[in-house]
Amino acid sequence: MYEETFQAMRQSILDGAPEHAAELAERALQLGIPPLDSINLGFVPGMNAVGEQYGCAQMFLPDLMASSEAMSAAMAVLEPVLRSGGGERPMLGTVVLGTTRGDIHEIGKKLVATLLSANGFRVYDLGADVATDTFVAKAREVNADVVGVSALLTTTMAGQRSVVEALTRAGLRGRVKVIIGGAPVTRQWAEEIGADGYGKDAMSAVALVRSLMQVAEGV
Ligand code: B1M
Repeated sequence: MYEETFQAMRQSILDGAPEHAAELAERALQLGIPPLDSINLGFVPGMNAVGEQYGCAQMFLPDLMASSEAMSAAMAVLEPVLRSGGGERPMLGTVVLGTTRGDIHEIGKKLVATLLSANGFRVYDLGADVATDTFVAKAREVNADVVGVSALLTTTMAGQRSVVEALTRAGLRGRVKVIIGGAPVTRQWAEEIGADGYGKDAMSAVALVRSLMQVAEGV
């Protein structure tokens, strides 16, 4: 029904046009399109197309940066609306999130943070390029139930293993679950490094955290 709008959203990301992306996000809210649909059916497919074109040298780094600015501009409009879904609900648990050391990708991880907040979790988002020790220190400080580590580069996935190992060394692994995610991450990798689970996308990350924390259905 809103295919034209979603198509324009995809194109605004490919064009690297932040103002247009933000306008489209605003317009979609006015039309009553759920923010998650705008993200998943409009802007994220645009970002994926950018990634493919960059991967086969049809786009270059400045284009990639312009596109990610457009994505951030759209998210700045949609995120507050998504987050307000969290409203008055009691907190279901505490999650510490970040992107691993050496990796500055954080659009997807921010989306995971936003949806976890909207679903009733207290989220401490450490940002990107986060040192292993910082994950451990924050988990201890806030008594985290779950630590989530994102990685978008094959070279930085090793940082996810480091976080699992460091939490074990710190004696926290008994009570802190670890989830991982990011485009190159697989279930097999999660098993190999001893993480408790892997989220393919932001919605499945929420479902995973709920199931690890044994949150009853309907809560
Ligand atoms: Co980069 N980049 N990038 N980049 N970039 C990729 C990842 C790449 C696949 C592009 C390509 O070559 N086709 C490639 C990685 C190759 C590889 O290692 N496999 C790549 C490269 C090479 C690089 C640089 C090295 C380029 C260079 O400098 N030559 C450089 C790295 C710098 C660094 O980190 N040290 C770089 C830089 C950048 C920008 C800064 C320009 C920008 C990031 C801006 C920012 O985040 N603030 C950028 C972008 C935008 C991308 C692509 C195009 C899009 C990433 C994105 O935001 N996707 C990306 C190609 C691609 O992935 N298609 C690419 C949208 C987002 C919603 O999806 O992040 O996958 P995603 O998150 C999803 C799921 O993965 C999951 O849920 C999210 C929502 O559904 N998820 C989790 C994510 N984290 C999770 C955590 C969880 C659970 C689920 O639990 C904890």
